[in-house]
Amino acid sequence: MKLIAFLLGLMASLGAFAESGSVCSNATSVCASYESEADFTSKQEGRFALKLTSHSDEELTLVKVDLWMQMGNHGHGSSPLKVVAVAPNEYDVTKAFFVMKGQWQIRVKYKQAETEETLILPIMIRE
Ligand SMILES: [Cu+2]
Repeated sequence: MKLIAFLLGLMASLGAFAESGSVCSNATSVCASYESEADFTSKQEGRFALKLTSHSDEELTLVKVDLWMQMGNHGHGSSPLKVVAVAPNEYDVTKAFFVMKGQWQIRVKYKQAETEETLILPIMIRE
């Protein structure tokens, strides 16, 4: 029992999230980040927390978030994500189907004041 408690503590200290990443805008102070408790795979539904942050007081609007895979000069998306706001600028995203292995993107389109921009979070699907 002590060993199990020790191992659980160790796992917690290593970070609870199997997948995470962030990207910041060059044009504004806005950053987008995601965290997932499970690895993303091509075989099952993915779920992640999406957060937008900003140094400015200006209100942020999440315009659209989707999955995209660029393949050469072409590309394809996936089925629509389910996006539920859980707090200001914080979203629970489900129905994330990365339907094949390879390099994917979470595309996050936001609006702040006059600026509308898409931030791209790269996701590598390995299995
Ligand atoms: Cu593809």
